[in-house]
Amino acid sequence: KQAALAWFKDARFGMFIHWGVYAEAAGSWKGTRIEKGQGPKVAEWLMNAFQISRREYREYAKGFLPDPSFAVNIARLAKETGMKYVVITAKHHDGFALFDSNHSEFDITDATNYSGDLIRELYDACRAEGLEFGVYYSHGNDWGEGGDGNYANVKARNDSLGVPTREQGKNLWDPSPTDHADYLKNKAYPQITELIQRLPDLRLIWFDGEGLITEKQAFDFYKLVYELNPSIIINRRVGYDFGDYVDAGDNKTPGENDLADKHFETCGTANHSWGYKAHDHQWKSSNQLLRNFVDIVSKGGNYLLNIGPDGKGRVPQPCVERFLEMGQWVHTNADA
Ligand code: JFZ
Repeated sequence: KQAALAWFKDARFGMFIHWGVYAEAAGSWKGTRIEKGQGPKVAEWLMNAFQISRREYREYAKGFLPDPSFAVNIARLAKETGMKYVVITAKHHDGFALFDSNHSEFDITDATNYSGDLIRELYDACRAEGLEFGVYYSHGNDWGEGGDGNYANVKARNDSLGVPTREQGKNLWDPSPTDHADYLKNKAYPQITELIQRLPDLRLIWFDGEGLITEKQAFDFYKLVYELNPSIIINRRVGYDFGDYVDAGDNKTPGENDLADKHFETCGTANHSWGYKAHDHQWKSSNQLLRNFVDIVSKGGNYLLNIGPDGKGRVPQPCVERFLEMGQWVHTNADA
């Protein structure tokens, strides 16, 4: 763990990747932009925004067919930008796994016509470039199989304990009938296990969606990862301040000395949405992105800067241009 944390402290710059079935929809559903839906207006919340049923979303997933060149292209872009690690959404809130999972049919191999394992392919491409590899995993929220049908019970129990229950991010429009604890047992813990067992150099797991997670369940995630591979570091959002490093909130930089003695990372977007949104043109300038980078690094943290590839896995051109401009500066001024 110590060696991994030392690496992390030194890494400074990473690439975050939000990618999944929603990328194909590009931030709109049946002609309506996500701005007209409910919830956060980010493209990866598509299913939630338009209250798409689990059956219809699965039907839509069949059309997700990335170009196999995505892995090599993205690993090269990360390298050219001067990044040292890559963190991709292995499973976001929609429940879709970008890897070939034995614990859910809702994955790239069983639910689409793509024949490979996207996580494996990107892992191999990143390792070939000398980049460290991490996965984002939405453990708390799973709109496909997360057992949100039991939300009322969980909330009643939490209320009686004085523990808050976050409704945001729960599938209350078409909840799966299972129990949330069963989902953890049958899908989330097993999927984390298979990712760790299949990817021997996996360096980081970025948990998200604390929602219904109890303190014991959060600790169980931490413990599971530690027991399988203690060289994997874990972010705070695993829940209840377990985790090896903190964050300063999305797109936020901490104050001068707030996190000086801690390991921290700030994740941020280059435009507005994390997932690909065709009509999101709010690109920050390369100057602004570089200033964020220097600001975060000067306070001892890492900048995890996001890309949202489209349904084929192509990175939007304005994003590529900014990243390459940043890379020129980073390679000249900040390379260790
Ligand atoms: C979460 C996700 O819901 C979102 O889709 C994206 O993956 C993002 C990186 O993480 O959203 C959050 C979670 C926590 C905070 C902000 C956005 N936060 O604590 O500031």
